[in-house]
Amino acid sequence: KTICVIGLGYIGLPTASLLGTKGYQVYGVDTSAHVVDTINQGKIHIVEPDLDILVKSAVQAGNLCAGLQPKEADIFIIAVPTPFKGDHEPDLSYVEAATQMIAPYVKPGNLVILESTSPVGTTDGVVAKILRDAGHDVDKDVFVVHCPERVLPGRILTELVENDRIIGGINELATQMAIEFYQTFVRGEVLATDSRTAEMTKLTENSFRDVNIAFANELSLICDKEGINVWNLIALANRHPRVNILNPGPGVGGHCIAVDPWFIVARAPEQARLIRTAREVNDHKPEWVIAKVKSSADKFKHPVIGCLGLSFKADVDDLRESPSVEIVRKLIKANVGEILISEPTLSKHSEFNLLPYEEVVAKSDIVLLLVDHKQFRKLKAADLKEKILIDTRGIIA
Ligand code: SAJ
Repeated sequence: KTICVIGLGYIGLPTASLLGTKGYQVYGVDTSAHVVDTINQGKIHIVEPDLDILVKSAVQAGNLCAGLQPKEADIFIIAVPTPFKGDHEPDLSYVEAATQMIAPYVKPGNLVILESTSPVGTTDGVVAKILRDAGHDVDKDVFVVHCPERVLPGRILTELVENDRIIGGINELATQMAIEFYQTFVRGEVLATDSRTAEMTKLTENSFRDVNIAFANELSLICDKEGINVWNLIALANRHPRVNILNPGPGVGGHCIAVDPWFIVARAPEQARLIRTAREVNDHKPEWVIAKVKSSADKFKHPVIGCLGLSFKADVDDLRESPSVEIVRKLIKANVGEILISEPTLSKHSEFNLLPYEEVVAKSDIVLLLVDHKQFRKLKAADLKEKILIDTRGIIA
């Protein structure tokens, strides 16, 4: 069978290359010529464990190639970004563009899968609608489903295969066709529902995590006021068999957890009060960290502030929507002191001058730990005795 994957980013490329090694003939489409060229050379443009090997073997076997325009195929998978715009309104322009792009290539008997995280109603109201308007009979012979991706960056290839999947078709026939397809490469269970429930399921998963992290972040503010170590507190509370609190941090980043809850809020602003508040609590955390740094910096004439980590979470090189980047940028702008930066997953960066973390630590008066990268876990409080330590991740003991 042939598969056309639209969008070769963190979801599309792992999916395309996995399918390419499972006996499918895969054609990947991206709007970036650089991405297309890189993949056709058997190389990758993102960092993800083992993805390089998978892409190389799929390309070398002749089962994966990339281009700027779609081709006819049996199955189309849309894996494009769904960010928000303006006042936290979902931006569906990439989904619309991708669907419009494939519409001329879709034929009767095809399966069209939306994997992008989407607001309730998108699969039917946007994807199926565009195909319908293009003359396709999506109630009879073109099958449209939502199968939200659920993989965790850093563990994508494992989770692509192991995780259970939710399939919601715009009708039952579509759901059945997609279940049969996913069962050919997913070891987890493949569960059937309708497209709206599938959309809401994905948004619910990420909102659940956001609310839990917001609870932890709120506790960190309260504990700071009370002089209690919040990580000890959470570890103790989590010994209760029915309590499972996540970790406070400098804020919530990435393009999923900090975005998706807004898709619920946008459609149900009056009902989604807790979900909105959690977003606000997490979005406020960087400001709180900045205020902490400023009050420490006031103790020095020429404070040197060493910022450890820029990525949105540990052991990934992804800086998009990273609270650490926001914090570092604002500290620089506010002229709080001399700012030194280390990001061990990157060798260089166009905006920031990156230094080895040992050098940053040695030269700093204030050490601001922003990301719990494995390199930073080697640091010991005893080595930082002369310095002020602001450990937003609670990893330095
Ligand atoms: N974070 C904390 N404390 C925690 C856990 C995370 O502050 O205890 C922060 C991280 O540092 C990061 C942000 O939250 O800034 C998000 O990181 P994450 O590891 O929780 O999640 P993502 O964005 O990498 O991936 C999530 C996953 N969703 C869930 O676990 C419910 C993943 O399975 C989804 O596929 C992905 O979103 C997505 O694409 O939607």
